[in-house]
Amino acid sequence: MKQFFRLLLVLMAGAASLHADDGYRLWLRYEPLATQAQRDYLREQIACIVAPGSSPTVEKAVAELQRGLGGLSGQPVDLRAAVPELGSFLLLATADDEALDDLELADDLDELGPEGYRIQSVERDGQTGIVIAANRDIGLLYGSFALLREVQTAHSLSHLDLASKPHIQRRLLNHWDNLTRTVERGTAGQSLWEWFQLPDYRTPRYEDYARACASVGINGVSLTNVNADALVLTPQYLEKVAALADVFRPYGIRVYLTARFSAPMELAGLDTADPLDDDVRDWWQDKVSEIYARIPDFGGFLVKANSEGQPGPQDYGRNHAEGANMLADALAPHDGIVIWRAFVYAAEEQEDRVKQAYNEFQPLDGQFRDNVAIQIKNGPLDFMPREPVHPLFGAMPETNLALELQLTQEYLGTSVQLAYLAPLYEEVLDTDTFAEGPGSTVAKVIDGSLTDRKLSVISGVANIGTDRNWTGHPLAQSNWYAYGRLAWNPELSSDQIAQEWTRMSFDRNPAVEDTLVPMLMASRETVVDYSMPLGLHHIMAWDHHYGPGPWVDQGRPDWTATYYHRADREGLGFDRTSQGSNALEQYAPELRQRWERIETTPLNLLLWFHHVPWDYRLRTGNILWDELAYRYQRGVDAVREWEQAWADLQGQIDAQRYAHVAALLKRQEKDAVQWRDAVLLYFQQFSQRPLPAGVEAPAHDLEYYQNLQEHYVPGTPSHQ
Ligand code: GCV
Repeated sequence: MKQFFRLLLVLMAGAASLHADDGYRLWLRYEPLATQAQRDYLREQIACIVAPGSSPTVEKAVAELQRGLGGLSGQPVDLRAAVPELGSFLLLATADDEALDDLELADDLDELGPEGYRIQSVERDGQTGIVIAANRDIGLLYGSFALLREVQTAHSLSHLDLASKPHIQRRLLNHWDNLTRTVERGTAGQSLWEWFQLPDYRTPRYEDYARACASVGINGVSLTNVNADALVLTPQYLEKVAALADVFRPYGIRVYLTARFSAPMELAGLDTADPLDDDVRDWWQDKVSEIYARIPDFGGFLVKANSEGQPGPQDYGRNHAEGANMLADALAPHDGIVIWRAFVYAAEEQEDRVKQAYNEFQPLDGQFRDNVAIQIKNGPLDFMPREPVHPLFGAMPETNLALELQLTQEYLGTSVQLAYLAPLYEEVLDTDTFAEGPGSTVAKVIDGSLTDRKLSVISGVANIGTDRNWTGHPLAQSNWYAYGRLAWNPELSSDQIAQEWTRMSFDRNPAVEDTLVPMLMASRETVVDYSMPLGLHHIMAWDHHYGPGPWVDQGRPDWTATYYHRADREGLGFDRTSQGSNALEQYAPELRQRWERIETTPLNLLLWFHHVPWDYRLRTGNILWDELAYRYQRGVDAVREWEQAWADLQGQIDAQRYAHVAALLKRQEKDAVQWRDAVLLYFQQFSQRPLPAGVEAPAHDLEYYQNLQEHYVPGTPSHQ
């Protein structure tokens, strides 16, 4: 069977388009299939498109199909008013369209919900056809992208029978974009939103962004930085926001805004933003009504409150529930929601930073309104290359819990380094919290099924900017793609998604697939190896977060590296067991038991939970110090292997993307070497042990690495 698909893939390999390619088209390239026979086959399967509906969304679906099928088959595809007497057809129809009447669909459509679709091969009066059926027009658009994906990934079009609906209702990108167009932690150019030009000029890029999002099922976009600017809530800016919402609407995408908690004071001169104050409540109610008058499908507010200097309800002695509920009450009549972030911690707090969010939020379980979701980062610290799952997942059964993932690679090498993040997302989604017994995965917590919650939300912090290829690193487009696919269906595998994305982005070239998919799949673990292996965390450089900084020990303690790695003459790592900070107490007994002892803790979380002696012999047979050194070396070796593998693809990939990635891999090797040498030299001061055989000696001394300075790293707030 595998052989058969392989053969099909080879046969359907795209006509190698080796001219320069700037990556703008993302995975929606639609280059012609490789041979005339394949193009003819596609034409035979779909000779024309029939779409009885005429909404803006249906128009977008038809336009995409014409663009896609036309491109892939090399010939324009007609749009017809009715199913033709002769020739195969592609019919797009919602449940109430008469065109479905004499066709037998496998099941009725009720199961598909508002956004799902069914794609099925059918026969009518001896004619063969394909039907995309849905309850709503947006399902037809999602189904159209799914059908195109089938062709782009070289799947057969005969006997089609696919049905799909999203597991999570609200699937958002969170842009940390400032109104100045800088992007916090964004490393792919400026913000896409041209605020000064809006609402009058709308760059075509907005629509291409919306197409890409819809193609993977993303249905919400929070436009502005969570470190919020109240200006976006003024009439002048709401008019601009409305213009963007108008572009996104046909693609099923709602806009959300970040609400600065002190906005009533800043914009209306109120002397308080106390959520229980009547004037404050009235102000928000009026503001929300004003927003809905302009944007009837406005999604709601995303709020960062009482965190890293942002204002919030605690400034008035109120708690997070009181703050969130005040906004929720204003939004509820309009079907809007509040996404309230749980990323809170305080410099003055003596408690282990990773325990603080749980301590604040868990006691509030059951106190939030039904239209509030608490948005929790995947781990309890801050998007590290690896963290254990956040203990709040599973600990608030009476509350809607949303998952926040990061696409932008703040701690994984920005858009300079290759890190395909779907394996990280998958690891988080599949983690068992044991909250309601075995099988209580994070995926089930956030899709609401575990404790029957009615609102489900997932967010990804965008890695998108004005760079021509959108994401800076040409291969980082895969993270946008993968996030959307997993948000739609958290049960997909990262491997399958990598394969899909590679086929779509490199025109079904099997040589590229054979090389690139394993590279993508290994990349996140490789970054872990050469930067923060064995559960190390937060040992990056100060402020801009690029490169190593295990020596950082000045400034706010919980922003230093020494707070986290705790290296001393005895060993390395943060003791979070009952003997230490006892962060373990926040997890279910099954996880606690697993992580309480060094012997049973997975090596990839070892130093997160334990302070381990340098000469402690691990189950690999190596003592800690040697294992640490081997992992750093392994990371460097992997990057070198990719460079070689990528070089073998020269001539198989267009020159522009080939050269860009080749240069970035070279830089990644340099960076990996720097991480290895700097960190090992630094920890060697404590371990007092030689590097084991097979680990390369550093080219410089520790002082050299400590003196290296990166200036103006893109996305760094203090440089913006
Ligand atoms: C938007 C980290 C980042 C900040 C970011 C913050 C957050 O601290 O370094 O830039 O601010 O997370 O998620 O709110």
